[in-house]
Amino acid sequence: MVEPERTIEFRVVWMDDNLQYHVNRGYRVQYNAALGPYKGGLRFASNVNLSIIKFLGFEQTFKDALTCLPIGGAKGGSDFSPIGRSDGEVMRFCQAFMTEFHRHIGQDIDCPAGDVGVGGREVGYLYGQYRRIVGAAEFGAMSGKAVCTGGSILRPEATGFGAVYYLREVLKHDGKGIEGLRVAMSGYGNVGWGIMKKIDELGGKVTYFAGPDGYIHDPDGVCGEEKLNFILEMRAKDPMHCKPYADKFGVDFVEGQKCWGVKDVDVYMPAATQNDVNMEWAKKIAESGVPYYIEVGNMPTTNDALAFLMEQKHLTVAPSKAVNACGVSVSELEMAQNAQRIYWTAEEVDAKMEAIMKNIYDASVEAAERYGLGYNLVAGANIAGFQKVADAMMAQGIF
Ligand code: 2IT
Repeated sequence: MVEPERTIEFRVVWMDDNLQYHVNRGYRVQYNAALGPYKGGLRFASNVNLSIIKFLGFEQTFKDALTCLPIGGAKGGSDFSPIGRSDGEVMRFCQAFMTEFHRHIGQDIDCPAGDVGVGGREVGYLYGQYRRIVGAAEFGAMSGKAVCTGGSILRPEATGFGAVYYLREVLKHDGKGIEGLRVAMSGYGNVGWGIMKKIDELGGKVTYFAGPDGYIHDPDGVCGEEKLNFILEMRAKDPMHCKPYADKFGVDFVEGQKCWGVKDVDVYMPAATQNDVNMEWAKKIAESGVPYYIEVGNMPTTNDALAFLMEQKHLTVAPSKAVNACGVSVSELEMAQNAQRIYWTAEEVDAKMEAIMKNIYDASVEAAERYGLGYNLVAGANIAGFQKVADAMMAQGIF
């Protein structure tokens, strides 16, 4: 199970706006298809390498199993970064990437989607090139598409909304709710933005959020259309700086720091990238006395920091592979709609999202209890995911 079924590495050659050629590297680790077609995102970022794609693919396998939907696990991407690139450059890169990549995917084989650096625009260019090459509107070969090209309504919001649905179950366990809750988070990308929107809708407040340049403290919370829309604009203009939010709304900005350790919140939600919280930050988190640490981004905690946080008696820790699983779940709902050639309504998709996240939480709690580990959401998610993959592998015979 720790050995990927297949690892693909390929050359991507493309031309920038000055007619200069660039050579990047493309990756796809098709980890495990025992439960269904390989499924998982593509990440475009300058630090992408095979090691990162491999651990993300391994995590994805158990995450996808946890959803109880028929999908296997994979991850891919490139060391190309869309940051600072023109639309034309991003399009040419995506087309060059797919010119090689198309032979490895398909609606019953492998269905990639977005991740860091791959949003609706990139998926559009990638899917467009796939469709031209195969000569068929095979919608189910990629998810995260725009609704006008076979995408699912609510896919962009799904990961963030789902994380809040999961958090709601965690709070319910302790007789609490979202109303009046204060949240500190990192990241305000697609996922972080969805969390801000849903927390606001349900009567809580995101009072701290961090970006690459430092963190914002907005005691009134990131609430209402004006602030939420401003974040979208700010991100589109320059994804590396969140300080413009402080300038615009007259709130504090602390340069070069993370907000882990602030005391006047109820929940921490790291929703950026891997290894955001190391041992140094974990100690601050433990000292703060804040009772909930809900991972959102893929593996945002280093191994030693996660073990340390799980030892803290006052702290409930929830793992990213469960908390962020709604994104890939709605990707699978997109595949299901594509296969039926229909579109579901927002209400239909949202109801399924809530049910899937409740089921993931319940299955994790049950699995940890069954193995005598008490209320342990991290071990529970690992066990429940592992069990499904293992059972399917054994049922299909060892080879
Ligand atoms: O980490 C993830 O689950 C994703 N990037 C989404 C994958 C997907 O296939 O929607």
